[in-house]
Amino acid sequence: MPHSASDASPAGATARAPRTLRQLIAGTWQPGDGAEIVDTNPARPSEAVAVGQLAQERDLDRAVTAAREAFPKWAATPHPVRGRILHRTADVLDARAEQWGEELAWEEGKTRAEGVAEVRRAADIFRYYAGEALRPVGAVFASSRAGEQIQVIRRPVGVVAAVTPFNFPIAIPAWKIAPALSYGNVVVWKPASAVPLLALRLAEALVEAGLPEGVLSLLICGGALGGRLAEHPGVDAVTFTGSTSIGRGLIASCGRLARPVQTEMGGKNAAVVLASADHDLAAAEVVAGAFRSTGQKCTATSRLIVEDSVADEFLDLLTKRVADLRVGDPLDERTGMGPVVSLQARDEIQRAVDAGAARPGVEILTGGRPYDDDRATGAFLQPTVVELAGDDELWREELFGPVLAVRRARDARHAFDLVNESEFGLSAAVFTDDFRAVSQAVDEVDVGILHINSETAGAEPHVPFGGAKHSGYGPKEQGRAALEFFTRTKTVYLRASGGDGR
Ligand code: UN1
Repeated sequence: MPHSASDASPAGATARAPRTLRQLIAGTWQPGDGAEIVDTNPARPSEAVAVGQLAQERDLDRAVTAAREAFPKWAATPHPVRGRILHRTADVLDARAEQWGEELAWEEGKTRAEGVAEVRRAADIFRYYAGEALRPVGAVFASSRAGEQIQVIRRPVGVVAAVTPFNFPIAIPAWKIAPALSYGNVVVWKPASAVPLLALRLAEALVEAGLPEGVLSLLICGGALGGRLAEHPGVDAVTFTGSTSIGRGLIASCGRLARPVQTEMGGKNAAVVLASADHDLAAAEVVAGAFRSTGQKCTATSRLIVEDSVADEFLDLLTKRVADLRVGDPLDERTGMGPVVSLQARDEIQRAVDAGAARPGVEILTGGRPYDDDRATGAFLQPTVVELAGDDELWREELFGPVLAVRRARDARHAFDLVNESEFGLSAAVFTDDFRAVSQAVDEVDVGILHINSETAGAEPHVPFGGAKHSGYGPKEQGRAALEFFTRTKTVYLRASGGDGR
């Protein structure tokens, strides 16, 4: 099949013609059967990044049928051979990192540097899962009978539906698709409709690396068809990252179908700055955690808890740094923070900040106002820090944008209680050099990922990723944890005939 589904890239950053979107179904690149889609640049929403046609029900059926047909052969392909394809995918991603990272920034709104780093991260993830072919994937146990051993082997689950969010257009798909394929599954993938171009790029990389037909299908479509994909009778398991409301809907529908599902959902992640912290380090990390990717990470720092005795001093340092962030076009190398993903997201977040500012006990320390310069036409928001006197919606609800809510705590105990005061439990950060406080945090902070003296975001490919409480459901992602979701065990009692003396 042809390797490339889209137009050649422009020679320079200035020549940006919209790219052409294609679906990848049953091994062929084709337009969808549905309505036209125009993918726009959040920094300049009148500018088209890519255009194409959405997938429809018929496309979905064809993709799932092709996946079912491709599954037995792919599952029977030796793991090292599958691994080589993943390795080559990583090489393609590395080779295109600059170009595709720039497209990522253009399409999604994070800075160019973050975009390039994300494509490289996707390459690292593919390389890790290529290496799974060389690691043990089962276990051998003793049997109570002579002449017998018990093997616990792992088999792929089958056709996996992957539904991925806009905020990491290539890294999150990589950490679902790479383990799925490595362990012998086939995938039908519905990326967020805000970032179809980067989805296309990842699919191109896999095809260029030699992925056989039907092993991955890409459906660029709306949410309703994504829901039908998850419920399709030809699908065996569903992996999802995105909003809490959609994730819960999928948990319910998969529960009805008795279908394995893994969801990674919201966060309201807290950073705690204790009196003993290195303030410069803490301020730099909190700014990174709260405002990189314009705060649009499920792992972003959206709550800050500062020990009372140092709060004035620390907040002064922090708000100065935040006010110094340069907000603008993500493709401008000097930009520190780009827009949020859409005008709709911008308006919803601004409304929540405005409503909060009108409540007693809510004080905006920096930011909080709409732009009235040339950024007003883009999806830009000011990086915002809001201090709260007590509990408030801004303390509880995930805004998914550049808004940091602050409260003061009497001491470490009080601070950790405030961290745990959330329905979510994805990640947390504690800044201190007090060993007692560190061990207390390790024991008591109820999250899936805890950082000591580093920001709340970030995930290395070889360790488990996922949250506690309502942040996630089902087995964790990444590292060897991915085996739990993307394979099932088969316990084999293995005896040579004539064993056990009978
Ligand atoms: C990171 O912190 O680098 O949707 C990754 C999200 C998370 C990924 C976070 N699943 O933001």
